[in-house]
Amino acid sequence: MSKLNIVLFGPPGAGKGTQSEFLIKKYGLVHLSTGDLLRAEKEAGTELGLMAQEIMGRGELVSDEIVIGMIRNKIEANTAAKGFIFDGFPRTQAQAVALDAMLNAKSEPITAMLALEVPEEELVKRLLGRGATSGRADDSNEGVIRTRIREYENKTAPLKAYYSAQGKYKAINGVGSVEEITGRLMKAIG
Ligand code: B4P
Repeated sequence: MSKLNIVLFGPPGAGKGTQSEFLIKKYGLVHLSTGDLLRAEKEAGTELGLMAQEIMGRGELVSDEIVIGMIRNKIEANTAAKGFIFDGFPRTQAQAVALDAMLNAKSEPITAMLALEVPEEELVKRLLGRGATSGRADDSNEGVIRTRIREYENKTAPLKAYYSAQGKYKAINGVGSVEEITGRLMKAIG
């Protein structure tokens, strides 16, 4: 059976991490979140984590080389997986091209790119809300949140055209209850 490889796409605060939790259980997929991987490096106090902490604290994107390397290691460590949910990756054209090369080499291409759409003011409200309880530095400052949204618009949103050209892009309304949005995603996966 072919593997289910989903790119869960959307601006910061769109619900990628939240929805991934439900989809990995439902479809038995391995969850690969570059945000979580970078935060784990930070917690472990590695050199990479310290460098990433500074960049993430400004709301900017970490270098392609670093995140591509992290994803490559995880794909190679999970060869028996039924498939993957890529959460927060790819975020640039270079990352998307690298991911396609890795998966196509194994004849396990991306199945679909599901893009959660949420208006900017709702994103800011959600992220400030999380910042108030999680202590995540990049969620606690409105200026940093807006920088993340601008980074998304400039470097990440163009990937809609990249996946659209492959017939894999599907827009999903990301406003509503968590359950409603899970339902929309499941319908899109089919
Ligand atoms: P991430 O960890 O990917 O952070 P995110 O996009 O802000 O989170 P996410 O979108 O998963 O949060 P969710 O909506 O679920 O990235 C952090 C940083 O890491 C980046 O800024 C960058 O520096 C770096 N980075 C990561 N990947 C990279 C890459 N590939 N390349 C370069 N740099 C990279 O949740 C947000 C909030 O909304 C939560 O509080 C949640 O409870 C709430 N929420 C969710 N669904 C909701 C709903 N339906 N209604 C109301 N609230 C909802």
